[in-house]
Amino acid sequence: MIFALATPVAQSAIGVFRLSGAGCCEIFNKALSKPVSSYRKVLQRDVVWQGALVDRCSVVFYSAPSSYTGEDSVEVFCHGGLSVIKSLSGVFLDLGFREAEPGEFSRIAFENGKLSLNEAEAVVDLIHSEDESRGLLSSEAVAGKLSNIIKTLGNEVDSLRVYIEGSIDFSDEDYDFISEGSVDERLVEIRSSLLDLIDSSLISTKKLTKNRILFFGPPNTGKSSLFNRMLGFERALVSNIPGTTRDLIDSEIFYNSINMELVDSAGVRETSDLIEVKGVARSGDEVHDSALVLVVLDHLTEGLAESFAEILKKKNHLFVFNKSDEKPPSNTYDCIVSAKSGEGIQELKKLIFDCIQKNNEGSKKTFIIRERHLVLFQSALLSLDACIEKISEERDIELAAEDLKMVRSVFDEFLGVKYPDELLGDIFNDFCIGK
Ligand SMILES: Nc1nc2c(ncn2[C@@H]2O[C@H](COP(=O)(O)OP(=O)(O)OP(=O)(O)O)[C@@H](O)[C@H]2O)c(=O)[nH]1
Ligand SMILES: [Mg+2]
Repeated sequence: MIFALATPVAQSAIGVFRLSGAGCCEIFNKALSKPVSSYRKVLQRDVVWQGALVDRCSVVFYSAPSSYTGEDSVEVFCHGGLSVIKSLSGVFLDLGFREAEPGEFSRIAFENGKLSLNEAEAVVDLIHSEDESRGLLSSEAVAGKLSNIIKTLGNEVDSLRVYIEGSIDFSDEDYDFISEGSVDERLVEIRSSLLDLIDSSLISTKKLTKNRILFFGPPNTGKSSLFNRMLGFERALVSNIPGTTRDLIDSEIFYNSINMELVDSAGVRETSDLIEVKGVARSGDEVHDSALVLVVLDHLTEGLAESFAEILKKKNHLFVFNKSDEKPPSNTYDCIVSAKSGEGIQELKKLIFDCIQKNNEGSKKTFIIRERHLVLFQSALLSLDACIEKISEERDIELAAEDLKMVRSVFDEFLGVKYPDELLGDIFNDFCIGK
């Protein structure tokens, strides 16, 4: 039997404990003013231990297998004071509960078939997601939509393999299993469903799950000044000496419920100063990792617009003309601002917001998946392609059946039906305690 505080260890209005393990309800009843005999009902009870009142709590009992973990479980809602949390933990230990490891509840849920492996991973992404839209994407996956698609595709793969193996086992009979089963068309359909799935998924690598906005451009154009202006405080150093910013500086802002990470970078120019070269090179990488690049120019650097357009090519970018208080621009820009006077800053924020919004909508993502899932899907695609080729050329049919076995086993690995031990460790270690 295990227990954990599911809410953060901090003073708050309420704290929630979770208990799980066979018989945990009966054991916990020993500490209640009046035993609980019904399940899935919120009941108020006093927790009394060694003759003293510990706290008046709300408790919910769950009986196996109808609980998050699939075992007997209890949720205890107590007052959020640190002393209450400490005393209750003491009661659980006295009753014979052990403190849970991070992710242990979800691991038990997975082992009891309550969650597939990718659903458990989506739980982590949901807990860690910082803005609303990404949270929704992970919850789609938590709800099992993604697993259901893969399960359906897996069943389809199995049924096609039956036809292929039939054609091997009964090759001397006058019956064309492959064409009767429309094997080739159905393989192509599976392939395109898998491609659609990849297209509608966002990879949850850390950098991409944030909307990174990079301030980019030649030295001294006011990138840091603009960055500070958008944040509303002096985060980056500003000076009239070109090359002031040497390294990346980032900071987050919320604008209309979207979380944006602003990144100030070193000015781009040819230089023999080693430290600066490094900074500049890193901002090159940053271009790649950013959702949007703001090219900041001023009246002295307007001539560089074309080279920047060349560097950024297909990258989502906006041209911003700064220092409008000194001189108006001679070309057209997406936005004209002055970091000094504040002119155009609201318009710039709105423009960035619209761009990010369009980005996120345009990509029409349905799920967040992990790098691990993408690798698995890609290897399933390779095996499918190999199989399609053999079937269409009517050769190596035995090997075509093996290809489909591969696809099936990749799907199983995705769902966690078949998994290496260390993978489980990696995944569940990412959880917080109590989940
Ligand atoms: N007049 C005017 N001066 C500005 C404006 N924005 C920045 N400056 C000045 O331009 C100089 C360079 O500003 P920074 O913000 O350090 O420029 P940077 O692009 O970050 O420069 P590096 O980090 O060296 O690449 C400073 O002297 C700022 O005061 C503006 O809107 N108007
Ligand atoms: Mg700077």
